[in-house]
Amino acid sequence: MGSITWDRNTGWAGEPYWKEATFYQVYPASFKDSNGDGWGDLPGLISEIDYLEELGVDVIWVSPIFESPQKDMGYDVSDYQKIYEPYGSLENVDTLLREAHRRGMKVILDLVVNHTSQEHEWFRESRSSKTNPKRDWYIWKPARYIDGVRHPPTNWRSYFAGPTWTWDEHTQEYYLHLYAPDQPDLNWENEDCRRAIYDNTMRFWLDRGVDGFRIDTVNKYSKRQDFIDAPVTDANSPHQSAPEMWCNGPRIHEFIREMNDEVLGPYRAVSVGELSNTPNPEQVIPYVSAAARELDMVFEFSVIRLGTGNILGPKYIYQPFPLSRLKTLTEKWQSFVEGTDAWTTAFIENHDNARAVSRFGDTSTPEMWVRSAKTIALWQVTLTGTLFIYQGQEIGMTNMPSSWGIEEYKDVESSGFYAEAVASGDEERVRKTLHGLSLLARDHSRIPFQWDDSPNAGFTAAGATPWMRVHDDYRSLNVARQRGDPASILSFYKSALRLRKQHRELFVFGTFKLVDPEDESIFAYVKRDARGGSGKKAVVVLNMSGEEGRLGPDVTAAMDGDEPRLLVSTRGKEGDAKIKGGKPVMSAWEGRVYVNYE
Ligand code: TEU
Repeated sequence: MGSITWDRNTGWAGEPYWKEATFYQVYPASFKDSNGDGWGDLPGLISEIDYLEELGVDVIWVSPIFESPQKDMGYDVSDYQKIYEPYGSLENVDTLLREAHRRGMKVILDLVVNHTSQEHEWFRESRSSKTNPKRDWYIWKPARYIDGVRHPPTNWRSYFAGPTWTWDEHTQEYYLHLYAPDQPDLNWENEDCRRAIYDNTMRFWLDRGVDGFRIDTVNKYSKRQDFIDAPVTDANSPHQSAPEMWCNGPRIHEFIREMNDEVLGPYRAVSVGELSNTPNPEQVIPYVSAAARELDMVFEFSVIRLGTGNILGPKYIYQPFPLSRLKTLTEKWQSFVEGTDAWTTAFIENHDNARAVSRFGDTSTPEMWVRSAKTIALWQVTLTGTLFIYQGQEIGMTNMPSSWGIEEYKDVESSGFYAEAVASGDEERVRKTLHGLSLLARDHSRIPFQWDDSPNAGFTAAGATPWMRVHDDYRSLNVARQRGDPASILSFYKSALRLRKQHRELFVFGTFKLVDPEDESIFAYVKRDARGGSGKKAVVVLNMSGEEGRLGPDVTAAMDGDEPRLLVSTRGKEGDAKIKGGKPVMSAWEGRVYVNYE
């Protein structure tokens, strides 16, 4: 190991740097506000780069900071080359890049090019007349008339509830929007439109020194062109779930390859695409196989969606799941790249999902909260692929308190689903939707970051009004409190991230084998050094329950070889029990990693 050096720019053993880099997602509105307007900003982010460096972050992903009416928190861009003023300025971006690069860190931006805001100049032109040169840059269709009544061209349901089509009075046609009516879909079939995307949104930022992109909704650019109705799966609604009409469409690989060959590749920009509704590895490999020259990585959502209902229908009707499901899904999305030239990612939080410790851990007591947040950390840092952490995950931030009412939920998706439930007149559905939102809503990860115990948690000035309410628990759950405490979640993340790199051949690049898939308390797996041929392996054992657990014979058998060495326990010294000749007992919510040679 000692001979292998890693450098943020060159990577390990000829591998690109981004494979073992730790990425950290910043949700800028909620990270750090520098000017007291209650909205996070770029100067605030810049002021905390040292915090990120100290944590061990290599690449910062900044969620959209562009000009936007903020109907979907900046995922509705009205000008790709301007910064939304409350975030700051172009000069602030230059400073962010400079400050990050000076520390050997990189910065990627969010590329939102499936749709624009309806206030984007391109859409204004497109909707101005049927003969406008940009008419075809968006997807316009005539109405259907049934018994003389006007209907949208298809029966599709949008992601935020309601139809995917909005009628435009002026030109008497419908336009397509997979998300909110404010987010019209661009027509990637139009070559001029694609060129404009490459120039106006991508080259502009790459020329400024940005290191790559997280690419929003990357598999939805190529829609099926027949525009037919989806089968009726919800008889009570006029709008039907139809992701098969727009996910992984007929020309998607052609478009992404073009984007890569013309822009990403020449700039050596790193890319990570968001790949929803693609649950089969055979469909994922073509996007991330190195030979395919499309994307470096994608986010596949099977694990992070656990507990949600069918995405386009009852997404917020909570579906309980057993640990075994989490385990087998983890294995599936870990091992699918083995023996291929493709690459995977590891992540358990982002701005579209609730907090991991509230969903997969245990927040019933402060003790269990700390233990389970560390166990989740150990799970994540031992996974193969590029690791992504979401702001606040490293201090164990939790969901909004269950006592908060629906008025604290600000997200367009939450309000869409809630309004739909209310409109149904079905009280049971309203109750279930509220329950689902309290567990799963996107809002939970969007509340202000908790820096310290001053008013507003140090996110913004004491007298300011933050755009979302600060968590009630911020006095006990914040960075300042955890920073100097060696037993804190934050300290654990720091050391675990270091361990991940020290044993990169196992954790970043290793193979993954689940042990005892049916055990509903212990999550155990073996990571092997597949390339080095050293025989080195790690047995990761996570007690994902509030009960003391015994390691089964399969787990101890997995440690065959020489005497296993305890590399780390989430409980520090207390977890220091030898497996052989010792007691193979795991305390509640404890995680351990043993290393040995077979
Ligand atoms: O999300 C796209 C997406 O398909 C979903 O994963 C998303 O989580 C949403 O909840 C669907 O129900 C991206 C962004 O991450 C999200 O924040 C945006 O709202 C969306 O695109 C539209 O731009």
